[in-house]
Amino acid sequence: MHRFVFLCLICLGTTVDAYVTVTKYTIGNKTYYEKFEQPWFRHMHYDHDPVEASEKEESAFGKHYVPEDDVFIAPDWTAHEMKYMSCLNRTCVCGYFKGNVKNGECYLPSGQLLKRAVRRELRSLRDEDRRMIEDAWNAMKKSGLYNKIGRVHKYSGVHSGPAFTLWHREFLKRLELALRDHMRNPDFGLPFWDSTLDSLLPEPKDSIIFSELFLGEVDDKGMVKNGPYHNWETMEGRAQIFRNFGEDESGEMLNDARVDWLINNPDINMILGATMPLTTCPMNHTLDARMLEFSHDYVHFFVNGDMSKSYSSSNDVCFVYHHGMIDWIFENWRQNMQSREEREKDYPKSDERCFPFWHNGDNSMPLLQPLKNKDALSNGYTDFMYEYYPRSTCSKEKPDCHSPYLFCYIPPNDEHPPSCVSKVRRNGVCKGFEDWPICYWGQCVNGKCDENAKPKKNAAQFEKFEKRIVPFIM
Ligand SMILES: *[C@@H]1O[C@H](CO)[C@@H](O)[C@H](O)[C@H]1NC(C)=O
Ligand SMILES: *[C@@H]1O[C@H](CO)[C@@H](O)[C@H](O)[C@H]1NC(C)=O
Ligand SMILES: *[C@@H]1O[C@H](CO)[C@@H](O)[C@H](O)[C@H]1NC(C)=O
Ligand SMILES: [Cu+2]
Repeated sequence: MHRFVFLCLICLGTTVDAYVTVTKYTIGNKTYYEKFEQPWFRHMHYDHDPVEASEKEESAFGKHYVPEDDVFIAPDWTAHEMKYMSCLNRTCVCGYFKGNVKNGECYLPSGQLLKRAVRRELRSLRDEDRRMIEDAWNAMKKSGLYNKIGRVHKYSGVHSGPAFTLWHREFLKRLELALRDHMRNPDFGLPFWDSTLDSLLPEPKDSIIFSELFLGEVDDKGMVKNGPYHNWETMEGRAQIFRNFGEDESGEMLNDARVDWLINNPDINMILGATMPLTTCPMNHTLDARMLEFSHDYVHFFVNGDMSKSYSSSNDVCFVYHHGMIDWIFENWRQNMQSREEREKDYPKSDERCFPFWHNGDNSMPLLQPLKNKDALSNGYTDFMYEYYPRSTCSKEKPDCHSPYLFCYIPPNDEHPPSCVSKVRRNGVCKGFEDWPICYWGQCVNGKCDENAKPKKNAAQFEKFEKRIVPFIM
């Protein structure tokens, strides 16, 4: 018997947003097709398997992989950083910004009040604000601070279990403090990349996010050749960031269906549960492919190159932006599904048969001491340190995504609610969206964004919405 699986995105009259998996069976001389339609994935991801106890040492369960020829540079924090980086409120962190505490508030040397940093999606920042943030990253890259903090992830990033989301939450919070310290206006926090905005595109790699305006384009070897992070030398000494789209076919963006499934999920294990438990683990959850960490993995695999390995992913600023979105999902799940008390208390049970001790709630976070894993459940993160700006949404009545880089897509036949979708870069594939303002430059002609094509006559109706971006209001 012959069996193979292929994916059909646009077939037999289905639209781009129906994810249909077609399995072809050849039995004797006859062929049978089994069709399975689901909203979760573009590529079928089957449930994952626990790790054989005998493979414990070789798996990510037992070891943090770094290449053998790696030249170790200690990712130590300075005494100054040690003093402030673990802070979970603004009076504690005030000294890092050389501010003064008065009446329980932190005043910066400029006289400005230190507030919570606002994290916005990259495409909903005004250009001038995004440039200020890019300049701060580049200053940090030049001084070595970006790579130094990147090494903290390279040598100790925690994955595959309950501490994954929490370790990365604390890591991002520290990186954000450093970023804010490099900006004129520290009200801005880490931007994030909401890849659900790219999930409906026929070719997500052609999104405006991978243009010179945002994360940059790659040359034919996958080296980032333009944009704000061009010529970013990696921690390993390569001259450019490497992205290898298409290398791993299990790679894909997040999408609304899975994000909604996660943030409304009553099972804490889907958010914090072990993704690589040992076979000896008395499992209380299935290794559902939609789990937060797996969902996060597929985006790493999609971008690939530096993003494909935990030791190299922090080379690409895309890693930081993607993890911002993962933290957004985590926070939204906390807000939707937990009381304030539960947020600071609930944590999967420590069990040596399941995951290594460094995932236990009371274990200290590698290279993020003195915090313990459970400390990152604190409400302090979003009470005092940062908040998320609301996501771009749109409706039939208000088909406006408040960004020149997004458009409001209203699916025919009301298949799903209208949603904001990213525009596509020049020469990018726009097939299936010919009637929408999908091309940032030019028009969608013969399935491609043609920079020189003249606007079609129906384009005028979008003009009034798409040219404007909401100013930064605090
Ligand atoms: C399958 O097809 C071949 C070639 O057409 C034929 O010789 C054979 O008898 C067929 N077998 C069956 C089970 O129909
Ligand atoms: C702020 O954090 C410091 C250090 O963790 C702590 O001692 C202090 O009580 C906190 N202040 C508030 C208002 O939570
Ligand atoms: C599953 O539940 C049992 C009983 O409460 C517990 O002993 C075990 O540690 C749990 N396993 C996981 C992975 O949480
Ligand atoms: Cu990581």
